[in-house]
Amino acid sequence: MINLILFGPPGSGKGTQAEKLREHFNLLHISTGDLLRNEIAKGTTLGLEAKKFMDQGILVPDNVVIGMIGNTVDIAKEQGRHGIIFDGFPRTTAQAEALDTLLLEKGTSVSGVLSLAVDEEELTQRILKRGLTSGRSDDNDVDTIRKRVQEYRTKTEPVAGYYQHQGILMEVEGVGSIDDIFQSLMNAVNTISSTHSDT
Ligand code: B4P
Repeated sequence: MINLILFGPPGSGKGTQAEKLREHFNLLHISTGDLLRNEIAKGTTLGLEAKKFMDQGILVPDNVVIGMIGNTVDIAKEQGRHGIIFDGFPRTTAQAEALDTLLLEKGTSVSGVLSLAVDEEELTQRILKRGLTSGRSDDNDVDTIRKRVQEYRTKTEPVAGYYQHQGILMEVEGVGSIDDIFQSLMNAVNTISSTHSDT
């Protein structure tokens, strides 16, 4: 399997690029943001709990998010995928450790972490633009967007160090056309798959 993590601040294009990588490499796309929004839409207890955090731009507690990804390897295998692309997960070191444990139990591992670099001004503009049509309550308010970026800087950015230590972090320029960024990501994935993929 080739298991990739798309890493980067809110609005850096993780969802956009994950969808393209999913299609090109036949991967299972796991977006914890989408999974949470799906729970909210269905009005489940988990969704109602998660909404309180998401509306404030705060990360949802680790145990909630980790609980949602337990069966991803089995689903990927059942669907005949070549691996998994994790989008917006892990966002804390505890989540990264839980993912390593989960993948190890299933006889696989993280192949590579693709980190999208985008400056703060560009992030805010992209999210506000999406907020005009997305209907997402966390996309409309500048203070909530700032909070999301702050959460990223304090809780998520350190996760890059966790993967750098493992030698599997690759930084990719995240400003430019969607197609050019996709090409850079594909080059990174091809490098990764020639060195790190397992069965
Ligand atoms: P997410 O759903 O992951 O939202 P995101 O970080 O805003 O999205 P992304 O980076 O994917 O941006 P996109 O491609 O859409 O998280 C939302 C919330 O859920 C979090 O704040 C948190 O509360 C909770 N959550 C999710 N996962 C969690 C976890 N693991 N632990 C705890 N809490 C969790 O791109 C943004 C916009 O830019 C789009 O409109 C896109 O069209 C545009 N864009 C993309 N690429 C572009 C480019 N190259 N140029 C110009 N615009 C571009």
